Amino acid sequence: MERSSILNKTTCPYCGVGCGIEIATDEQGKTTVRGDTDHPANFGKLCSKGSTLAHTLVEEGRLLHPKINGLRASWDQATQFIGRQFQQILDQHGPGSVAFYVSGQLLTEDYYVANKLMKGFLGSANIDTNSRLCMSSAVAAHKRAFGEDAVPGCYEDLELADLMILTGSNTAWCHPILFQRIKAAKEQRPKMKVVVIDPRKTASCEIADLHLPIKPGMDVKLFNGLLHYLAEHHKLDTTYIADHSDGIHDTLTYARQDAADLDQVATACDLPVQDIATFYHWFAQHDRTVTCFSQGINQSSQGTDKGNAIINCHIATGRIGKPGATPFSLTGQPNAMGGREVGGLSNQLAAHMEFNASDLKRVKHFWKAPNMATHAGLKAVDLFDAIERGGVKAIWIMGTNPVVSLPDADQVKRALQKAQLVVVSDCIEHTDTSAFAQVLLPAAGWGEKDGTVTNSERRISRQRGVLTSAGEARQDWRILTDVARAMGYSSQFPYQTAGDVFREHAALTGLANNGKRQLDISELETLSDAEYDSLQPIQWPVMDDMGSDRLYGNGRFSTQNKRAQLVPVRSKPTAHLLTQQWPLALNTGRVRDQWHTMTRTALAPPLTAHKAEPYVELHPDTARIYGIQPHSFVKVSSQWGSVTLKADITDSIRPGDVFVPMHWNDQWSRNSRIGAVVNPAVDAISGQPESKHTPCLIEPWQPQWTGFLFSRKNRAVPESHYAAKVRGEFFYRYELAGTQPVHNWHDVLEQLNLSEDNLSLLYEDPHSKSYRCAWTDEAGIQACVFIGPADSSTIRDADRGWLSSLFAKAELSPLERKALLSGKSPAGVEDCGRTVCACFGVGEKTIRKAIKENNLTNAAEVGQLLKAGTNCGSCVAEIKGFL
Ligand SMILES: Nc1nc2c(c(=O)[nH]1)N[C@H]1C(S)=C(S)[C@@H](COP(=O)(O)OP(=O)(O)OC[C@H]3O[C@@H](n4cnc5c(=O)[nH]c(N)nc54)[C@H](O)[C@@H]3O)O[C@H]1N2
Ligand SMILES: Nc1nc2c(c(=O)[nH]1)N[C@H]1C(S)=C(S)[C@@H](COP(=O)(O)OP(=O)(O)OC[C@H]3O[C@@H](n4cnc5c(=O)[nH]c(N)nc54)[C@H](O)[C@@H]3O)O[C@H]1N2
Ligand code: SF4
Ligand SMILES: [Mo]
Repeated sequence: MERSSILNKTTCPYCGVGCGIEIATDEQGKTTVRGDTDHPANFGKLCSKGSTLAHTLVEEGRLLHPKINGLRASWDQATQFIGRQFQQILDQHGPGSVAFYVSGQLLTEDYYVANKLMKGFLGSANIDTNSRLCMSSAVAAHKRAFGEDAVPGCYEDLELADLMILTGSNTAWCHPILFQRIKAAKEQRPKMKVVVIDPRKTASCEIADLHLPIKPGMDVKLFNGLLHYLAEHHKLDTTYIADHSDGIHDTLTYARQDAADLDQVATACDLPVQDIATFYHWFAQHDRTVTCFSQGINQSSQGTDKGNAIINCHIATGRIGKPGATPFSLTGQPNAMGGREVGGLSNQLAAHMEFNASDLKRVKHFWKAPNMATHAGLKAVDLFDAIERGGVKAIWIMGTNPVVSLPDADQVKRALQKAQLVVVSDCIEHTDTSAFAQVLLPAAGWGEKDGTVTNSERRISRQRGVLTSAGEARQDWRILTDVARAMGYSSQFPYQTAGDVFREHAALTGLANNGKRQLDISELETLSDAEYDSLQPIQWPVMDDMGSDRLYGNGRFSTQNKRAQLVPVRSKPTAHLLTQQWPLALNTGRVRDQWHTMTRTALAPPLTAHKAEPYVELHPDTARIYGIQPHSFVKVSSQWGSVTLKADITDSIRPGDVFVPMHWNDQWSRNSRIGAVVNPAVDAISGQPESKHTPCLIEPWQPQWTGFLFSRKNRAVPESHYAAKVRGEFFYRYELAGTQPVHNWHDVLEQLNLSEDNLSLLYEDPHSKSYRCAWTDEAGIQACVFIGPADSSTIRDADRGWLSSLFAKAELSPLERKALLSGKSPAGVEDCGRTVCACFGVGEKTIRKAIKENNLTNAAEVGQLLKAGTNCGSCVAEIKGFL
């Protein structure tokens, strides 16, 4: 790839690290990506997801045209239809009857137009975002402590810290490039200490000097205990407290009442006293402390208090906005921060302004808005409740997949069934949510759209539209602008380009600001189109053409009296307690190589191999008590719903807890959408759901048959009780299990939507209840299916890797044909096992074998021999596990 111009530079659409990327397309039209060496987030590095982005730039599955009631429509028809429907519902039922549900994956420009249309023109603040499920507790904690939703630190602080605390964050998998930066800093300065606070022993523990496997939900207790300890040991910065903060007396009183006794803290958190003492001692010792927190903190019925319990310790030690010293909320989505800037949450107005009389008046005037919303709108969980109850009648969902990602996700289905109007804008045609849409709008995707995103360190970077949009897909800001115009607001929505929207947003951040709000990028309101196109990554606030790396270092905050607020907090139990009926704690979260509801990452073969099927992590003791065998099927249920998954028995999880990834859904599996099991309890202040704790039960699930299907052709996921679809480079694989008895293959095949016509190979044994067949033609193997009883070792041990490799061949050798239905490669072809290193496609068996045969003793040696772990590094923890 030639070194590309600035216009080929863009930003990764996955996590909030916000890595810079260069896109290039060669003469054959093949697109490649690589890290942008000039971008200050990643300096050229990319993780497994970022470096495989080109695999996701395919037309497969894309929504190409607008549709109304399933029929193709023109953009004009769709726009007019939506405008008319929204107006009718507004006229009949008032502003409270309409809503938008948007996403931290929209660009700031998209978000700005959506927020303006809803809050200024449709007259309601019923626009909420999936950031409600993600960042809203951190937002609320920031506002309480600093008077504004602002992250004080920058990425450099992660490298400068002497004590790095990662709490409720699996940084190694979810913010991999930041993790690599921390790891490299620790390698350079081995005295840097890392503490991981997480009920699970995650991949992030690879660099931990101390891991605290805290009892779920107990973080407030742990940090209150820390604050009390610091006070007792005279480690508070009393000058800083006196000069720059309010609330020390009550905050310390609460902390003492909640967590004065170390033994009691240890019991409540279920941690060894000595480990807590070490953690407190290290915190007391190191001025340069950074505390990174993410969903283990935010996704809690006490998420806001957890955030403040952490921030309290930083304020009370004066460790804010200084080099190597800051609390650090890691944002999840690429533009979770940008969405907050424009007011994507229903309880914010815009540009960090609030629903008070003066802000409302100002923004109304600035927007020339005829129908300003007067008060905050519904938060996500309440919004979908209101849809089901009939109060909200029209909903437009953009860039998010709530039937998968909201808690009590079957309730979301009921709500969408009930709604009078459901509009869905997405890049993908078939999602669990789009199934409920009356109007479907094709959105331009990553690489096709233009705008900006803001990462975790407040850095605004450009996403650039380098590629042509698929079909008739359009950018979200443009779709919204057209609807606004159709509703009669042409003069207030005059935008021709994303740059037009950006300039207006920038201007609004400066409105009556005068240093009151840190979010001020008004200097950028005069950017020309060319300057906007070549905008370099820059951190807000922007002052004298310069970005700002740190905030509040001078001890002056965004509150009215400019003082930080210590917030008295008390630990509380989780919203739902474990009971005899629901005795286990369900924790949910992410895996390294999948992104959310899999609409993109599941298309990239290098990413699908790491964790191919939906699974539940459980401790060996838990497995024993509930009679669960390794790799067997497990039914996980709660009072809200149930799923069927495969058991992953591991001592990296606490006995009594279970962990399920959030990703799998009806497009890639059956009966494994964990959102249906997750409880809908929310934090009372932020409205963020408690996705990390649901009382549940597990039971073995016994199928009548198990099997798998390989197919060159893409097929719908079969209707069997259990199914998981995996995309390979030349094939799709479906792991299957069903409930009907197997004496009749034909019933099973019918359920799998397969016909026995044109079979090339068949093996059938009624006695062992085994059925295997394959279809081949002059273009090689087309499909094969293996079915056997639940305990079939042929099904279990069949070499999927070898079978996959046959699809790469134009024809099968006689030997391969002969071996095919045995599921075992003929001698000489190696089974590499499950892919561990996604970057170089190195399998578990290959790594284990190399370690054994060459007596390798560390990950670097494995890397030297096999390359595994030498690119993005996120599999190194796993490789160490094998060593
Ligand atoms: N690979 C990948 N990366 C991603 C994403 C993805 O989908 N895939 N999504 C992005 C998004 S939007 C987000 S929000 C981030 C999320 O990033 P993270 O928050 O790091 O990810 P999670 O896996 O949701 O949860 C983090 C950890 O919290 C722990 N936890 C659970 N309960 C508690 C508790 O009570 N206390 C503490 N201290 N810890 C607890 C869990 O065991 C889990 O390991 O990731 C971003 N990056
Ligand atoms: N159980 C459980 N549930 C969770 C979580 C958890 O930890 N546990 N985490 C929560 C968190 S932190 C988050 S952030 C959410 C994420 O959950 P979702 O937002 O539901 O997940 P995504 O799969 O990212 O959905 C994005 C959708 O937008 C589409 N899309 C992508 N780009 C664009 C675009 O530019 N325009 C438009 N219009 N569409 C686009 C994609 O195809 C996809 O369908 O899940 C939450 N739900
Ligand atoms: S760390 Fe995040 S932003 Fe960077 S390449 Fe990976 S997914 Fe993309
Ligand atoms: Mo998120």
